[in-house]
Amino acid sequence: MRIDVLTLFPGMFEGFLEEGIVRVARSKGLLDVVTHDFRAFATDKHRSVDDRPYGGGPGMVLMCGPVFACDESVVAAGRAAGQEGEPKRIMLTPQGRRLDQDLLEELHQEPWLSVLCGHYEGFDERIREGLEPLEVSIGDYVLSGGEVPAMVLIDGITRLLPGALGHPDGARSDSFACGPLLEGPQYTRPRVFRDMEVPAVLLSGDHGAVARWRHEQAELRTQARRPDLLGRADENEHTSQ
Ligand code: 6GU
Repeated sequence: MRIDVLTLFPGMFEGFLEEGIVRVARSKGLLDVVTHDFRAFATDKHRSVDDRPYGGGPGMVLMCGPVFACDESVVAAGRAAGQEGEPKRIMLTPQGRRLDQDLLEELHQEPWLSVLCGHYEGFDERIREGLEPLEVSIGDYVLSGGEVPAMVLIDGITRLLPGALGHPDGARSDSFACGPLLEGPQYTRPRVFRDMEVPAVLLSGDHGAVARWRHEQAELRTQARRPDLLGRADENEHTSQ
């Protein structure tokens, strides 16, 4: 999968791309992430990428020129690297569709994504009209820009790419990935730590009993923390663990 990122702050992605699962996926050739600084596509001598809104008001608006030129450069670079057609375009904005596991499942099947990170008061509306991106938000709160949301999106997609996680079922057993329940408690060695013991059932060797206990714990935790998820249990019951 190829992901192009259009941003004013390509440096923010450097550490992110070089650590953890994203680094592993890139080194295995499962994922290619290319960042593009749309300030490089500014045309005036001040390298402007934003301007005051027509009609007045606070803040600045991202201009069409640098964003369209950057998008065209992304399409050309992707084609030169062997991609066909056009990327699926995503615009990160608090006004978008709320990101959830279902959307990550959809997007991880795309061969080519182009992710536009916004800033300031927003985008000139003609960027939406011209590029017709899928607008995505990561939640109901306001961040200063789309870069951290882009990293959230890329992380969530990367761990779904076949071969990216060490354990083949690793992405499937987590909260949200496998039905409506939150993941229950997990333990590792030592068996006793500061008088706190691992539940005996986990040491019993009885796989059926372990599975039943885990399911029960997942239900208890979901009931306590996210009862709203249990309302969705009917539609998902057959997929829960
Ligand atoms: Cl995608 N962008 C910004 N600026 N703030 C957000 C967001 C995106 N999602 C939630 N808050």
